[in-house]
Amino acid sequence: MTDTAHIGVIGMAVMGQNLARNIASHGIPVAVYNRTSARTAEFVEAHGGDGPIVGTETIEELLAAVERPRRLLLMVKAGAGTDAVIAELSDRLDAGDIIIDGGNAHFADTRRRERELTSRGLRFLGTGISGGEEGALHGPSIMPGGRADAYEEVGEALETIAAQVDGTPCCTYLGPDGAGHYVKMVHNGIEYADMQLIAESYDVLRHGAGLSTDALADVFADWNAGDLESFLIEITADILGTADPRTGEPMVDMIVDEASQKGTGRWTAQLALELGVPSTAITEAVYARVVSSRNAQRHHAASVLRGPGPDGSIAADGLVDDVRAALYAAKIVAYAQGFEQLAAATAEYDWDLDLGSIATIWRGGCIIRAKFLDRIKQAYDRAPDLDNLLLDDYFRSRVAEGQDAWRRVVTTAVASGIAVPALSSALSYYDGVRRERLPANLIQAQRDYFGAHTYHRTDDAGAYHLRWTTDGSEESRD
Ligand code: NBP
Repeated sequence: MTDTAHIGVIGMAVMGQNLARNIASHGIPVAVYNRTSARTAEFVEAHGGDGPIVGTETIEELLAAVERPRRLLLMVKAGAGTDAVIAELSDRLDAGDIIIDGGNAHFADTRRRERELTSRGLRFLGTGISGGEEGALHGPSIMPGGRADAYEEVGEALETIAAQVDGTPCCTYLGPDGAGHYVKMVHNGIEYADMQLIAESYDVLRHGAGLSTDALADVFADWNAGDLESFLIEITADILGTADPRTGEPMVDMIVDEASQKGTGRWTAQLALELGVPSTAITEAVYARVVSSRNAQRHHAASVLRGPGPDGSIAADGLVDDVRAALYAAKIVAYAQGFEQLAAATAEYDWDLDLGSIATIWRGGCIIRAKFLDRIKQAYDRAPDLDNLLLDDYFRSRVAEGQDAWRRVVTTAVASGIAVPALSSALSYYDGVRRERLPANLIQAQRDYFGAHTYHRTDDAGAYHLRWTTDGSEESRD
């Protein structure tokens, strides 16, 4: 079969297989290739009859099977694996052919690859794909960035295979070079914060107030029927209601409390620091996973570092409603920070990201899909240049309503020795951004005292230095 496939998929591990099945299920002819050809053969054996799927054994066969300009979707290991495949392809492709990297690439790698491939006459689309195996098969959230003229050639297929919410595909062209992978990375960062806030809420109610996992399963199911409705709350209810098939104990109690990570949360936090954006909830969520992973150290410390006495125990009365309100308010902060980071990135890299569209394509197919994202879209429709989501009328009033409960949850957790880094840092961020005057005046005074770094006055323009330790006089340093 020559020239018959609309698109080729390279990399037949779980993501590539499921995306190829998804593409074929829409009647779009797809050619598939994997370095280890036995995997391709197994895949074609199992699914070749499901739709227009062509198995190929060599890169040459794959390139012959795909119509021009070739559209090639890479689903291989991010990093060196992706570079190796691109190097193998780029010598064999024709001008105008399109490589779509659907892996979890760092956006700086995507920028580099886009530059290199453009200089060779090829077109590159760095494309974030969220939703794991299930999303890949049934409709992921797709975040494409790179050459706009390349998107015109592949957009229809990508929008067809993406999740659809209210008739709108969870896929849209986002911007040049690394924009797609940056948006995907912040998506993953927000996912870290969302999961950490849920875990802290569970901790306060389970280990602070002593609710059973069965009772908590009902609490989360109830929350999922309201404003907190989301994939993560839904699966949390399901997880908490699941018994261990071996012992009959709650499954969650049988799972070691060490959270792993693949790095996208850490990248988001690192890049937030570089941009000077306070993405504190995401960063705390990354740190919390690091603390959890030091299991041996924690076990030792638990026996030597004392916590609060019995007065620190938590009364369950009213706490469930308080935690729901705290979780919602803190979630608003986490998303506000993530979107602030995207706004800073678009300014830094000249991407022209449309923040409302990003909220729209996260509504389905991905891990952070939630009713809540409609609210974010509406906020950007009302004010496309919104500085901070917290300043939108809806979010402002919801945080204002929830804040007393949020403060009670954080103070209760602190008093009872339950770590709530994301809930409390999100609250500190809220209190920081809403304060007209912060204690940074003292920091500036200290910097001027020890390093003559100067300060600005509240009552006059210009930069000044005070001779703190000599005659106490002030000099202008403009
Ligand atoms: P993996 O990330 O485990 O990668 C395995 C695939 O990469 C195999 O097909 C393997 O071929 C191929 N590969 C490697 Br490794 N090095 C190669 C090389 N030098 N040349 C050619 N092929 C090479 O697969 P995955 O879990 O399906 O994920 C694919 C991409 O999608 C990754 O970038 C991942 O980060 C991203 N992603 C994954 C998920 C998820 O839920 N798993 C979600 C979203 C995005 P072989 O069979 O010959 O070894």
